[in-house]
Amino acid sequence: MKIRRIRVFRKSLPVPGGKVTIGQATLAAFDSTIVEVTSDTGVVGWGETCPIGPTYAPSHALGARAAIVEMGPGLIGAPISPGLLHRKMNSLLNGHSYAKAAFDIAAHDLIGKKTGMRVADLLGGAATERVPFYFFIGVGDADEVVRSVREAQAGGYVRIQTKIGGRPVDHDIEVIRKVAEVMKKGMRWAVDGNRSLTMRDAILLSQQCRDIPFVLEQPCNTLEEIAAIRPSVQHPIYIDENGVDLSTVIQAAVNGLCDGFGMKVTRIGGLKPMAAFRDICEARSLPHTSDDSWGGDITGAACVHLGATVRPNLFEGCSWVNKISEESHYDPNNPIRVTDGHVSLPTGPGLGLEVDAAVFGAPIAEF
Ligand code: 0XW
Ligand code: MG
Repeated sequence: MKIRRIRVFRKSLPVPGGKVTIGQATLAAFDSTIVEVTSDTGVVGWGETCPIGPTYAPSHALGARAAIVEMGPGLIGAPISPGLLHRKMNSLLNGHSYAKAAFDIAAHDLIGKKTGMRVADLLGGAATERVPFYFFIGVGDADEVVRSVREAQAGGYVRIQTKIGGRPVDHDIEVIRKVAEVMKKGMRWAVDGNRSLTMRDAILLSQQCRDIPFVLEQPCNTLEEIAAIRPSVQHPIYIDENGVDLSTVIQAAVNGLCDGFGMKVTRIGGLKPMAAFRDICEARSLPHTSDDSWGGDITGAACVHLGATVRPNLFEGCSWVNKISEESHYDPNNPIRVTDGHVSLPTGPGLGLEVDAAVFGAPIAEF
């Protein structure tokens, strides 16, 4: 199969509850880019990429669209086989994995629809039909974070992630201590700095909370800082934002820089590199998530299909939004929903979505 037509759409996704604070940025809405890829046999596949504002990572929405438009004309006639498609994309544009991910996801959806297979089965097989979703809570005061933790516990979630950073470290330590008082046994907890702590504050926070069991996720900005603080930190460290490609993942695993990863499907370039990442982690018994920065049903389905294939005792869950909004549903009949802290793996072929293109309005580009 070859690519016959590409249409590019844009969708604004408001944050449920009005706004969310991650690292140093407070955001009210996210700007998602969706690609519809049609094959020469008339089968359609969908992909999506939705950076979380312009400061969370080097990715941003206008960058995604510029990269997609740069590659679009050259992809007409390209083979819809993930390996060959990635090589073709790399011959058209250096880097910009988060934009290439949209085409990678669409190719997997399309191949699944053509063969009648679910994406999870194409990627190695589903170990579960009920994929855990972890609940993430933005930076906030102790009372509001504790309220959200109770909500997560009541909602059947098995893991939470609380955000820290962008304020005096004493404030973060106070919030962590309050959360620890209400934390239920058996619930897993990640404290995510989103790159925003100094090495000094990361060490202080970990040492002053040494009695509280949590994973410290991406506390500082660079891998070098993480390597430097590691001997002084009392908690397991997960790398998220610094895990930009397979080479970095291998480097981190070989050098023992971390105890696990938060990984984003789009950051690493889509489902094909994500499956390789999963296999590297399994070889080294490293737990990890199957996340994304933000997105709607297409992003969610991609995270869930890959997540279903992860060895269950290494899987830290999926998460791509704090709460799913109505605007993020692109399939009116079978949207991706969280029930009792889990997402049911879609049963239909490909991503298992029947996307209604009308929800996006007119395409912003077509090739
Ligand atoms: C929790 N997430 C997967 C969703 C947010 O966009 C941020 C992210 C993270 O771990 O940084
Ligand atoms: Mg993170």
